[in-house]
Amino acid sequence: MTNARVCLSIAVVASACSVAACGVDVSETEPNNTMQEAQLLPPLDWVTIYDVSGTIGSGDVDFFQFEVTNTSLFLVGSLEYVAVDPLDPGPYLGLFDFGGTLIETGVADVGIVLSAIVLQPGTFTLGLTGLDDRGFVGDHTHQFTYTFYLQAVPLPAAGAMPLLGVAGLAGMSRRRRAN
Ligand SMILES: [Ca+2]
Repeated sequence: MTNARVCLSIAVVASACSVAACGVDVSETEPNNTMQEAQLLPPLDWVTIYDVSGTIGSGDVDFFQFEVTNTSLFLVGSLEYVAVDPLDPGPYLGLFDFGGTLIETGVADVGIVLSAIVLQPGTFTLGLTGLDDRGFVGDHTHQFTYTFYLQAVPLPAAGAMPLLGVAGLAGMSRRRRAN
């Protein structure tokens, strides 16, 4: 199922790029070390792709916050890094819902590294830290530069939905309880 999900996601990305201008460069800006001081990105619609680049030092965590404006498939891809120590395992990525709950994670790879179905527009936060820091609190000694892209695309046809993760549903259930 994992392979099917990745292949489908890549197809969706290619389709989105063919109909719109892609690739707005975003450079990480400190301080962005906690969810509360996350770097704010422009809203994510179905058009723009953000190409994010930054640097992680020992104990550092980078958070990016953005609004997903439509019911979407949210994707992060091409998470690549250059480490000070060649043996450094590199970055650990997490997507948090508006309530701060971790709903999906990813590690460095050339394809789609994180995906989530967003059933209701809202605010999300993406955290990036060293692989040892599973709590996104800076408990690591990794040092590297990184790049990745993030985008939101229309949901695939209903028949393809079971192939995808449903992490976004976690955000939905919390929102309903809050209302
Ligand atoms: Ca930081």
